[in-house]
Amino acid sequence: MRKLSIIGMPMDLGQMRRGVDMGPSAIRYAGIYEKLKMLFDKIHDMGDIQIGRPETKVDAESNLRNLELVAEKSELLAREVDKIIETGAFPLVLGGDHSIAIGTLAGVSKHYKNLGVIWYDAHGDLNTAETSPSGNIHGMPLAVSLGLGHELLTGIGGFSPKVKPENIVLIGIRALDQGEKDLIRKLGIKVYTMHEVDRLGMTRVMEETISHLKERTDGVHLSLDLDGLDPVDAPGVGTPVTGGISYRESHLAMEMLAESGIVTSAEFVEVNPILDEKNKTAMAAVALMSSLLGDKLL
Ligand code: 6HN
Ligand code: MN
Ligand code: MN
Ligand code: MN
Repeated sequence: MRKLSIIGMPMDLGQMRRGVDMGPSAIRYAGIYEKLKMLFDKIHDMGDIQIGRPETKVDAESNLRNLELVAEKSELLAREVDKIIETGAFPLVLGGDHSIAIGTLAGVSKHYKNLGVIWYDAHGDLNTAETSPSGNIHGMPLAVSLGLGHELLTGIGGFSPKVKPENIVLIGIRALDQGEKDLIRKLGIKVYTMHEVDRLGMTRVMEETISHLKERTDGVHLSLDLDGLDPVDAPGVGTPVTGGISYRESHLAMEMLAESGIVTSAEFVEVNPILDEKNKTAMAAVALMSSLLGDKLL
């Protein structure tokens, strides 16, 4: 029996633009339930993790924005995601800014020896407190999952690291800070920047990604930041970068992942309905999820 569990993480504490906490609602309004229900025998919307309206606070020592709150809420998400996997359902997490991936990956990773991660994003999200230009934790979740960063974050779920550098593939990258570039080189992380996407085409990028991960992993998490798409197709994001992946290319990427059968969990993040045009970005997210989870054009 094929089961899906949806969980919302309305957290905007990893950055400064308000509105991304409404991402889960916007995605639900875009018809997620109706779209996905025909693809599963059972689908359960677990609602949202309670974030409340905490006051923003910068950690004096590390300069990280909302460090303790992000850590505390991520722990809650990690526990829920862990439980979903234990029920045998596919976990689909709705963000929220990308800092939520810290919790998602903590919950997912304990179920795999060699978890693969596809990071579909304009950004690398590989900063630490030392390299971050902003102090925003949404620019750090992939580093945290590699075991790099503040121990309040790397220690979530009680173990670290959550993922090995050779099991990560980044796609759509076009805005890296210097420290992120250095880290990518140092660890030899596989990256398809927009340069490779344009040169090779999305078909080859996905063929290579899938065969690389198939060989070495026992599960694959897709972390899809809507700002990986071009702002023309996904305007409702807090940190848009021009020259991104088109909706069509993204759709193809999701279909190829569906066909491969490698993806075992997913999250869609950074949907900000306040910055959006008539919920276009949330609708794109829903269309991409449904292709990822097996909907076919014909
Ligand atoms: N995201 N690299 C920039 C920073 O502040 O660290 C931008 C991060 C954006 C993060 O979009 O998930
Ligand atoms: Mn467990
Ligand atoms: Mn991101
Ligand atoms: Mn991004």
